[in-house]
Amino acid sequence: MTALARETPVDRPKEHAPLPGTGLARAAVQVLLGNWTGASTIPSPTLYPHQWSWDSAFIAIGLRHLSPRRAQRELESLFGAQWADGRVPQIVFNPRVPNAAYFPSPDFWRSGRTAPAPRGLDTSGIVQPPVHALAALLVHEADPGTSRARGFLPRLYPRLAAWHAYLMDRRDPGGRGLVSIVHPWEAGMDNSPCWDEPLSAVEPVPPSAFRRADLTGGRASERPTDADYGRYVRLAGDYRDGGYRDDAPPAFAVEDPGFNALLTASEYALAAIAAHVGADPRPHRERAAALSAALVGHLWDAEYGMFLCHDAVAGRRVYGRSVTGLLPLVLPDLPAEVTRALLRTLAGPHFGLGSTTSLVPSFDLLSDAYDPARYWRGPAWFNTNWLLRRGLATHGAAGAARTLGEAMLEAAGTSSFAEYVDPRTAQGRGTRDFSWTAAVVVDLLATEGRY
Ligand code: 9WN
Repeated sequence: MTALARETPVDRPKEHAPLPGTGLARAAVQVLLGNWTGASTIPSPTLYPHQWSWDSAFIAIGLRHLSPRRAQRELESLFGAQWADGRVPQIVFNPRVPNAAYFPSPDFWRSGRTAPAPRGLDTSGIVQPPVHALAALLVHEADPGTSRARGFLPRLYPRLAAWHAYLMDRRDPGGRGLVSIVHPWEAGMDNSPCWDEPLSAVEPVPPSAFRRADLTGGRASERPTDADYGRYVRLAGDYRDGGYRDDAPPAFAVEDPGFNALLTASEYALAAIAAHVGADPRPHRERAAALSAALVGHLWDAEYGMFLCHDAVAGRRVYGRSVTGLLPLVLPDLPAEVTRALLRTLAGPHFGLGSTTSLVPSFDLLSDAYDPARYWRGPAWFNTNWLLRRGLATHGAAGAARTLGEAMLEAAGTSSFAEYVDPRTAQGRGTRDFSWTAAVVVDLLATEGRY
C-alpha cells in the first residue's frame, strides 16, 4: 500500500486529511472522492450519474491504492446487481437520481418486470466488457490481508464464474468459441465506425420518440448522431421486448476482439482467484487458452496486422481498424508473430504511437471515418490506453510502455481528467472529472511509487 492509502481515510471523505503527493495525484483523488456515492463511483456527475459496469472495474483498479476496502465495495455493489442468469448489467441505476438525468432510464429498461433481474434494483439489460475478474485480482493483491478478512474473493468468485459462464454459454450463437455483443453499448465503444455496417440494416427509432439526456451535458459534435442513437434505442427496445432472452437471433451480433480479449484476460485472472479460494484453477486456464486460440483463429488478420471484428449476422469480417483490435495485446499467450505484428501496427501510420500520436486513438487515423472529436471514432480513451500500456509492458516493450504512461498522465492533468482526448494534440473532449481517467492516473502513479 502507498503512504496515501495508509494516511487518508477515504471511506469517510469529508474528514480526509490533506493529501500527500503531487498535485496531479491529489486532483485525481479528489475526482474519485467527489464521484463516490456511498456504495460505488459514478463515471461523471454531468453525463453518467449511475454505476456503469466496466467503469467500476477500472475505477476499482485505481481505488485499490487509496482504499482497498472501497475498491472491494465498488465491485461488490456492481455484483449485487447481477442477474440470476449470471449477466452483470451495463448500468445499475441510482434510485435517488431522477429519470430525466440519463436516457435510457429505468422506465425504458423495465428490469423489474424481467424474471432473472434482481428485485428491488433497477438495471439495464445489456452488458459491458468483462474486465471484472482482472480488477478483482488486482484489488485483492493490493491488500491481501483486508481482502481475506472481508472474505472478498470467496464471495466474489462464484459470481465472477457465473458471469463468465453466462457469456460463454448464452452469447456464442455461432458456436465458434467467441462471445458476441448484441448492442454497440455492450462493446463500451459505442459509436465505433466498426458498427456502422452491422447497424445499417437496423431501422432507427425517430428522434421525436425519445429525449436524449446526453446532449444537455455533452456537445453534439462529440456525441453520436441522432440516427445512431435511434438505432441503439431500437436494438435495446427489441431486446427488452424479447424478455432479454438470448435464444432469438439478434439483429446485431458482433464478435468483438477487445471484448473477447478482456474475457480471456479475466478468465486467466479467475484461475488465479480460484487458486486463492481453494477451487480448481485448471478449467479456467483451459477456457482462457481456448478463448485465446479462438481469437487468433477467427479474428486475427495477418494483412491488417491486427484483430478485426466479425459481423455474426452477416457472417463476414468488418474491415475497420479500431483500437478494439489491438486490445488482445494484454494477453500473455499470443503467438510471437501476432505480438510482433500488433506492436508494429500500434507504431505504424494507422495508430501512429510515438510518431504522430502520443496516445493510441480509438480508430484508424487514415480512415475517412476518423474523427478526432467524436466519441469512439478517433479520440484516445484512458482505459484502452491503460490496457495497451499493460500489454506493451507484458511483451517486453518497457520503454514504449513508460512513454505512453507519461503521455497519459500529462493528457489527464492538462485536460482536467477528460473523458477522451484528441490523440494528436491531447485536447480534452467529452465530459471532465471523468472517474476512470482519474483512476488510471492514480494507478499509474501508485504502481511507479510516485505519490
Ligand atoms: C452508454 C460510462 C459509459 C462508458 C462507455 C461510454 C459511454 C454510455 C453513453 O459512457 O457509454 O453505456 O451513454 O454513451 O461509451 O464506454 O462505460 O462512462
